[in-house]
Amino acid sequence: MRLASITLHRLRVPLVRPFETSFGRQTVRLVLLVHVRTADGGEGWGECVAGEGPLYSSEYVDGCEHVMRHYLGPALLAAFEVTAENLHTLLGFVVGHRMAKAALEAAVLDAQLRASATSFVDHLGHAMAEPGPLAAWVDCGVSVGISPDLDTLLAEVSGYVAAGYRRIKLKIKPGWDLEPVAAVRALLGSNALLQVDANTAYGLGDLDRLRELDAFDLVLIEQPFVEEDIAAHVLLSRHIQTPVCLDESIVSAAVATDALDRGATSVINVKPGRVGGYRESVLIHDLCRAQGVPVWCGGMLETGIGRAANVALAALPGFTLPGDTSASDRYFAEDLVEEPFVLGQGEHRGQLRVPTGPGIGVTVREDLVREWAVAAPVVLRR
Ligand code: NPQ
Ligand code: MG
Repeated sequence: MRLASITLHRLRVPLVRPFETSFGRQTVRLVLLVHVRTADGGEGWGECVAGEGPLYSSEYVDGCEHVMRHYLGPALLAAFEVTAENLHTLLGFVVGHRMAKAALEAAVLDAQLRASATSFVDHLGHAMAEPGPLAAWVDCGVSVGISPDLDTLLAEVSGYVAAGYRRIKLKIKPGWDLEPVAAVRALLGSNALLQVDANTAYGLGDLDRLRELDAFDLVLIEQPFVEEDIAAHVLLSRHIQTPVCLDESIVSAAVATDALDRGATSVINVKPGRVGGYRESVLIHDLCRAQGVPVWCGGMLETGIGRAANVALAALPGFTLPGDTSASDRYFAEDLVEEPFVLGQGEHRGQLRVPTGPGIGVTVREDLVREWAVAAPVVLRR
């Protein structure tokens, strides 16, 4: 394909409830969308997962927009042939900026797949190293923010259990860990899947406190230490029974290989934005699957645009744990797509259906893209 234009849209989408993590409290999602048009009249959409500020990672919306405008966008617009397969080569001259690259990759891939009437899930299935079954429905978990008190937390968790979620993840930090985990384990009973995510809030002085989490039979503990400190996660993995899972640290397939070889992690959270795209995500899936290491699909408060692509990724056979691929109404009263994600019922209770239409398989509500805009669209042309 040849690209004719890349348009960046910046929107503010209100959250149904505040979402608090060890790094901050969000009440609204600032969303950066990428819309590409091809020379032959096709189009595609991608969602950038960066936050408003550099709090979860060093990337943030202004930085992503800047690098897309001045470096990544011009490189794609100047190329004679842009495909989801060669995009990482075209953008390889820029160091890092994975969330920006991933959003461009997603938009290009959506356009390419719409043009060939291929779904995201079928494309990702063909991109896998070893063939395997693709799920039509994926198991969903939900990420529960830090609450003002235990009663509020238990009420929120009860609502998600009633909705059918198959796994609960609690956000933890020093001072909000053993007590909320004990209370939620008591509420859920011993069979329910429960895990925790610290978003780097702990240090090596907390090893013994973290070991006390072993009493609650957790699926995993996600990213207790700072992202660069693989060695600290090796120490914790040797110190506790609960499986350690890396999120922020895993920025590429190469880092995933190293972290697994060193025994820092025994499960991996795959987020396409964090690793630079869907191609890299499939590589991580493949290397984990070859070693029998479970992976699951993380979430970044995506609208239906990013969510659709993530649900397709979660359909690959190595995604054996429920993801943070929650229903649209976990975060938003109204979604940006005509087909909001709704949890299934009956045998599909707690699951989302994998889209099968061309590209991401959902239709963007351009009325809402205009209505929720907080800046004029930025249009880049060749
Ligand atoms: C995680 N997600 O697994 C992230 C953290 C997270 C669903 O827990 C704006 C930008 C808001 C990035 C909130 C979940 C965010 C964000 C949470 C990332 O660690
Ligand atoms: Mg996480």
